[in-house]
Amino acid sequence: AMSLTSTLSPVLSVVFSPRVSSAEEGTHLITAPTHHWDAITEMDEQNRPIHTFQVCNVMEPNQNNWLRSNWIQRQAAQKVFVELRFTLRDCNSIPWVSGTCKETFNLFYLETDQPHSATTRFLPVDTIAADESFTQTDLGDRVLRLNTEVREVGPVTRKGFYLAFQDVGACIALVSVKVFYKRCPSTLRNLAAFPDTVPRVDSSSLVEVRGACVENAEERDTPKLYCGADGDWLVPLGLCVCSLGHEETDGVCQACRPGFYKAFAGNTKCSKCPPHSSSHDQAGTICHCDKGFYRAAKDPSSMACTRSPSAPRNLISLINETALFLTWSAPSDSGGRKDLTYNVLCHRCSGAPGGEEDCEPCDADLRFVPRPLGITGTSVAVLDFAKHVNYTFYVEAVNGVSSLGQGSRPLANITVTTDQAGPSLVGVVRKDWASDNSIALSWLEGEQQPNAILDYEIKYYEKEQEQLSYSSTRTKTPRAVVTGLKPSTVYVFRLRSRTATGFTAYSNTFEFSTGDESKDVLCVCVSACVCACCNRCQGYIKAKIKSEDKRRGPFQNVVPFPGIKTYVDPDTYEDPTQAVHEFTKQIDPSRICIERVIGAGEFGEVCSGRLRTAGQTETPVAIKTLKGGYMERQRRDFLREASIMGQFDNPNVIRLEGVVTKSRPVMIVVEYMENGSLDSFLRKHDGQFTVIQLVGMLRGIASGMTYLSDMGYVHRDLAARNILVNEALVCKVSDFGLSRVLEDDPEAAYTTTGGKIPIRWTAPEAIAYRKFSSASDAWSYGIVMWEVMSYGERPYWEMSNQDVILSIEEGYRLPAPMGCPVALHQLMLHCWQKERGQRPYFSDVVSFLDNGIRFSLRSPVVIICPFSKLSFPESPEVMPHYPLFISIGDWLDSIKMSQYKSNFLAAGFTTLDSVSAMTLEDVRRIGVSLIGHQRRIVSSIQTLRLQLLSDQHNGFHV
Ligand code: ACK
Repeated sequence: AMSLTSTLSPVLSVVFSPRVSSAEEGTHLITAPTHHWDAITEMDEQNRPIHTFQVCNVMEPNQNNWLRSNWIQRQAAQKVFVELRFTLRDCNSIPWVSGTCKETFNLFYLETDQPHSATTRFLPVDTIAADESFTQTDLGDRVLRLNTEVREVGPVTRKGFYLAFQDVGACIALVSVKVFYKRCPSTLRNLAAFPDTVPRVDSSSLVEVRGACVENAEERDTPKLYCGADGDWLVPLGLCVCSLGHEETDGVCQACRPGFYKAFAGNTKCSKCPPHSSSHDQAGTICHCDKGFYRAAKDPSSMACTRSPSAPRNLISLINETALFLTWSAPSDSGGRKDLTYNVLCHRCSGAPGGEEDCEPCDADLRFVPRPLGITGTSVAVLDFAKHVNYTFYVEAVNGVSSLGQGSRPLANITVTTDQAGPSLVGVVRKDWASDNSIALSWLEGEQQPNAILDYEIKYYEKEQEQLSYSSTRTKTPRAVVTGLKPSTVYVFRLRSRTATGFTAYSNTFEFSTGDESKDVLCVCVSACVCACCNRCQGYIKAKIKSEDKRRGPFQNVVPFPGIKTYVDPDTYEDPTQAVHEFTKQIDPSRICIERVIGAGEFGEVCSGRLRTAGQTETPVAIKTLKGGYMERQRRDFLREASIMGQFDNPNVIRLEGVVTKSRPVMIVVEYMENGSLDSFLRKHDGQFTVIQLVGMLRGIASGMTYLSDMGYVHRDLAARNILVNEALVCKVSDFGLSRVLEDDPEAAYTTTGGKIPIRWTAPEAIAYRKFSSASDAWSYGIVMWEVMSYGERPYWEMSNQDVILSIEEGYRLPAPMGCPVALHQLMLHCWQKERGQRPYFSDVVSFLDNGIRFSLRSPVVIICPFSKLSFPESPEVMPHYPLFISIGDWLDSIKMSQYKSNFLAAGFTTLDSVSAMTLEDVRRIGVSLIGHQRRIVSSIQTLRLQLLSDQHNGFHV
């Protein structure tokens, strides 16, 4: 009941208290004059002594009785509080005292630096009156009540002070006097310790106190508290956090237990050691990797320890005369990491057969594509190797911790003897048909010395059985029917050929299944097309074959006017048959063997087959047929393409072998392109080519177009669907049948001016007023570039033709496809210049792409960068500038991805600037899960980025 404030407030002096032991009693208060204030001891109910000072001279006037404390040291106090407990008798309760009896007394103080006896110059603090004097009890007695009064004294500044009580004629019993000051007690807050602090005298200002971090903690933000006038801590700021190896428990920082660690200072708990690591001591800041496991420099401490991978598996080689391919599969143990790459090392060994082999590292001029070290895929091409040498290739799998391990690294190795270099079989094995128990295969030999091949060996096994057992068969011809197979089962095939020098390496694997295709391929062969000579079809020959036109030899040059480089429009011939006669050669249908229907053309089926040439060798060919019941006009239009094609002779333009017009069906025979049309080929192999391979295809198309434009031929329907691809990935321009411009192109749409035009591929001036030229072909070429780099994506996606025309008019251009080097997209934009005079010539495109390829091959590690170092023949100033979209919404609308607007906004991508920094990972993370949509968005982001950049740089060289 005695304390007024916090019990922690320091008591300067219990000047006087009823409970103070008698030894201390009286030393604190000195009476003056001594006989007027009496020290009286009474007993309370529990028979404990109560010490009081009393004065009660109420009968006599002019009282002036002083009671003074001893000297009280000030200590840290600035403002002192005095708590008085006393009783004061009500004058009315005492008879005969009116006039002389008082009901107050006065409190004084005096500051001094040392104790002395002077009692003068006391300063008044206050006059104290009783709040309560008597209370009536139930029995009607009047009980004297204890008063408690607290007074502030100060500010005090000297070393000590005295208190004094002046009685002027009251009846007082002073029961206790406590002298104290207030302070903010030492405390722990936010892992910082704050010392005892005395508040300011001025009650409106606070004392700022800095805390000190507790043991094993460190400052995050300077910890502070403010001490208020009443001794309360206010406004906690800043904090300390437990240091590494420690975590907070009950306001202190305790060491992490063994098996746990904490790598960073912070408010987190200790974490359990990640897999393959441990901490043996207390306060672990990191867990050490178990034996044989490692952490790469950049691995976070939270990551499991990892180890180097095991050796690559299934290393095989495949060799032709110019290239040697090594392929392998990933190791069975990646070591627990994702940063797997491969290094290919090589030794060349030459030595007398049977003798000691003499091995040394391979020559520096052996080229590895893409590179010898740090290969991310699982294959490499080796070029420029010497003949008649044993090369031993070692393939090692490495990951981020391979360099940390000790001991030898596991390698896969293979020895290749380059004597065996034989024809390439890559990518050419086809399944011709399959029944429940058989699969018919055919393939093409490489161009080189087909006669040198003695026979082929086909090795095959059930895919499910994983090479537990395999069978093999041999054939002298490049086709075979593999029999005795299980129905509806996938088989893996590999081929190799044998020449006088031995076997080639095996080809890549090919997987085909039994019983999943119609067995009537042979019937298709007969019913759809003519079947002239091949053995399989012989029984079905029905065609009425007339003899070859004797006027033209079978090997007459297909270019009718050697040396004259101008294309002649067959429509300028009054008699179109004359143009056919002029520009094509007749083929004797007996030399044609039709094997399969491969597609449908505008005029009839397109078949594949073989053309027997002079030396009884067979050339694979594609045969376009004109279906029966045609009109004369159809026949003319059909043959028109041959008259055009027959004028061309270029490796990147489809070659006309000849025509059959003297018998039925009328046929156009052209070179066979194993991989069919470019658009579907790319869609089938989405993402499987390197940039260099794609650029190689584009280079071929540009080269073919250079030839055609030099000839004065305007294609008008250049599009990936009209490019054909052969087994060596050579692209050739095809589809020249365009008198009634584009009528047979399903993409062509009628324009307002009545023509039929493939809007998405066509330059604006050609759409608007049929201004077709090599410059409009250049525009189309840009679209083909875009198709190629996006693996056959539809230009402008699902936008309507009308929207395409409008957006082009407004300056919108297709964004860079995902993964497309900036410079290639710049080239596309160059082709899509509104002003046709500013578009590049095809010859410029070829040299631009050549430079890119050359540069990449010289430093094969860099595939993308070199392009950006090239520039266009025209100065950067003429580079077009395309408007940026204004909002995320506009942008997404423009790429028809509006449905993801909320995903972008919810993830905080609210500005185009922030979007331009997004990665594919980000796009996935915000919830775009369809791969096509991811691709579309990322392509467009790349363009945004480019545009933002070129905004900054104001030019092409970004
Ligand atoms: O994409 P594809 O397989 O390639 O389907 C079409 C189909 O015929 C109708 O045009 C294919 N095709 C056309 N010409 C040739 C050719 N010279 N070699 C191989 N396939 C061809 C085309």
